Amino acid sequence: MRQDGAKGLSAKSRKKLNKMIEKSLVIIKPDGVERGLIGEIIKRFENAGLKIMGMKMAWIDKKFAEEHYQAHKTKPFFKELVGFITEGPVVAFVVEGVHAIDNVRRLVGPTSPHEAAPGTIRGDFAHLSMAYASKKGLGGKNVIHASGSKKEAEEEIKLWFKKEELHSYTTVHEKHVF
Ligand code: RTP
Ligand code: MG
Repeated sequence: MRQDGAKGLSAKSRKKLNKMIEKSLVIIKPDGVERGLIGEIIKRFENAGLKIMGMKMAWIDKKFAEEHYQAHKTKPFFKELVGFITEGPVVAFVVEGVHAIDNVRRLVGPTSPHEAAPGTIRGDFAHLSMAYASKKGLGGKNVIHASGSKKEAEEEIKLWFKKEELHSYTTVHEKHVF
């Protein structure tokens, strides 16, 4: 565990505290990359004090996309979703921080951009609804992906990154943010 403030804690309390530090997988989808939003999006996570542990640009194939979105295999939008996520390169990165999974989803906003509040990534950079995307066969272009749960985060990080591609270091934020 980090931080001088945690010095006097028992092993049990320390373990509990450590559990609150999570990792989440974020992907800037092909629409976000093609629209030149990579820097804008990364900035938001840095601003919030989340630590970027690893990052890559990749143009994934159908098989990899189907594995990443396997939970949606039976959904009516699955084929369009796979088509969308493989239509261009994506930027994937792992962030770490306090309750990172929920915090990242909070910064990203709800799935359907038309429900996403201004200030969120989907709310600021998109506006279509999933209903419209479905009717038009668009594959739900909503700029960004973020892990939805601890289990999803663990599986996704394992799929996208080798252990040696994730780096442990101390950010200046750790003094003030976590
Ligand atoms: P993501 O996994 O990409 O972070 O998105 P999410 O958790 O907010 O939403 P999820 O339910 O996991 O859906 C995965 C992605 O599928 C597309 N989608 N299309 N046409 C549709 O009705 C529809 N619904 C979902 C979106 O790209 C969504 O992000
Ligand atoms: Mg999801």
